[in-house]
Amino acid sequence: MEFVDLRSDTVTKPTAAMRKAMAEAEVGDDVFEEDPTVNLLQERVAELLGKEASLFVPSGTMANQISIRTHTVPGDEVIIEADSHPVLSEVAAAAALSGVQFRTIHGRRGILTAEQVAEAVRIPDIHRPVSRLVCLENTHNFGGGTIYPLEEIWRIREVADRFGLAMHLDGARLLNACVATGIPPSEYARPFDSVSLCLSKGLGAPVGSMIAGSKEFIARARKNRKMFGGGMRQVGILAAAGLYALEHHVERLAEDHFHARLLAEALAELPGIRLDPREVETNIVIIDISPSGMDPREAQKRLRELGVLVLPFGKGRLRAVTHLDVDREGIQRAIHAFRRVFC
Ligand code: TLP
Repeated sequence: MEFVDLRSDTVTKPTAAMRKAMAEAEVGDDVFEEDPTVNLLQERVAELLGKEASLFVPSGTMANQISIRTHTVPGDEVIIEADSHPVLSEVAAAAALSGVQFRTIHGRRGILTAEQVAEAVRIPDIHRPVSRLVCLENTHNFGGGTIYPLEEIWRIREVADRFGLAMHLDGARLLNACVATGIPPSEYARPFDSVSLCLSKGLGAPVGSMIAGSKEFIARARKNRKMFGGGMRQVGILAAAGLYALEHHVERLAEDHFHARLLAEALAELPGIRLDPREVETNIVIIDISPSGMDPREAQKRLRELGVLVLPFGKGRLRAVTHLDVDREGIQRAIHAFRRVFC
């Protein structure tokens, strides 16, 4: 059976044209900074995000972890949303690899306010950790693909400046936010000292993430990338996929957002499901199935039997993510399967 795979936008496979670009990539040893394709990608992303420099890394997790490591010293505290990716899905790496403590705050669907951040900053005191870094996530994955309002980010920046904190953006899906709002990536990136961006999610590359920041920050991040084992060699083959994705797969994210909205509107009609389609801002649909009384794992299994893959996403919830490899027909198939399971 051919599945409609809505588990994540990480499941996309490189297109024939992307594979061709990969096969033809000029390469060199990137630890010596001699891979022309990686260098070109790094220049392009720095320009896209309006930063001095950028760095290619193997994963979004490593992008966040290198950034945290580069901003902090052991014992520092990081102010971060409670359902953010580094808190929930990075295996406590910040504690293990950087020796920092997270100060978690619950946002509204993942979005924090400047007042919440200000309240979380530690007062200087012999007993207290040093507040060093604020991490935000745009779009916010566990919040349901929510978009950070740019004005709120600037208000948080004012708080950060007042207390001398650095700011990092987990922009794994930043371009989804840009396509949905029309705000250029450089505008969204401007309030931050460092920004990560994933090439292997909605953009459809098989591997790779970027970190952007000042030249000085990226030089230190490069050293930490080596320490974390992320220094790679003839990696232009992968960078070529990233360059191809940035050229061809950004504007089309609007299609994924449209598909997510179609799916959400149809599911909102079903009696076993609670969902407000207006809350679907980008390509992630969080589906509250608690009115059905069904266990998410059971729902996952029954949908799978009908050819549709989704992920259980916490208590009483499923997540469906639209992407490059799901077309309109796939969305219709998914809607039919949900109708059979939840009517
Ligand atoms: N997210 C994955 C899972 O890990 C949950 C997914 O399927 O959505 N930041 C954000 C906001 C992410 O959503 C992810 C991946 C990452 C970082 C990590 O990226 P990778 O998987 O490349 O390490």
